[in-house]
Amino acid sequence: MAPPSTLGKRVKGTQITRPFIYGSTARPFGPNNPKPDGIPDDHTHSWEVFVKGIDDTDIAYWCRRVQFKLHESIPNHVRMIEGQPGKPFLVKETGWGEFEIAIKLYYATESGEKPQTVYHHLRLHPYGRTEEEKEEMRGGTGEVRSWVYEEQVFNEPFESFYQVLTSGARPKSHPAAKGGKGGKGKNKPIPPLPSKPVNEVWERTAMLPAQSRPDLQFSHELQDLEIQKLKQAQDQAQRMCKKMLDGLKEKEAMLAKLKAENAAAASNS
Ligand code: SLL
Repeated sequence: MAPPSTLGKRVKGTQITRPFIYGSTARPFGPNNPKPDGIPDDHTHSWEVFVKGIDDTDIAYWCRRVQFKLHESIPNHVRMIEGQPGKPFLVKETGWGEFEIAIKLYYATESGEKPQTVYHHLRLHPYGRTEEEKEEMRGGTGEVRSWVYEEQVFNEPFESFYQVLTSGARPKSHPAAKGGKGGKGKNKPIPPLPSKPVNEVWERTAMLPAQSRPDLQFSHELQDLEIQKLKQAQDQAQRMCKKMLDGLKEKEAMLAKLKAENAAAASNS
């Protein structure tokens, strides 16, 4: 990391957020997923662990590389993956057991940020809070996904990093977004950012798609559903509180009445 003095000034009072996804996808070996030659007999699944942008947009402009620390039983268990524009940070493996993977993100040099680690439990078997949720996962292809939505917050970024973060927003389908040099249509003007959620996620933005798709559940639609669930839970908690408070008031009134009766009985005797 460059010493802070070379990084210039920070942009005060500013936060830049970048959503990303990390997690794993596992598939049991079987007719739909034949075991390749040379894989040990006791391996039951193929799996991958990854860090990537929403809708596979590029994150390599802020995340320089990712270290995945796998279980020590796996040969060469510390894997360093260097960022390539537009490509996910990905490790593919086969195995038999679940374990915790330490995922260490290294940021762009000009960010001056120290690396940060997130932990991910590799899931090979269907999981959920209820049997129903597990059963739902067992359906379909037998693929077990454990994906986490996360937001990277850059607080008061250095000026040059701020420039990197905030320049170059463009639709994924725009020729300038496809990399390469002097490609056809590269100089095509970039339209203004959409003012409300759309289904196409733009490069170099914090956008989420308007609607969920089978291959991408994280969206404004899901966010709204979560907000609704929270609101319902809050309403229910408030109703329960009110009910308890009403019950308490009733009991207090009863107590006061009994005390008064008791005092009256005592003074009469
Ligand atoms: C368990 N605590 O007992 C865990 C450990 C280890 C998984 C799981 C080895 C793969 C290989 C493998 O799958 N290890 O030999 O390459 O469930």
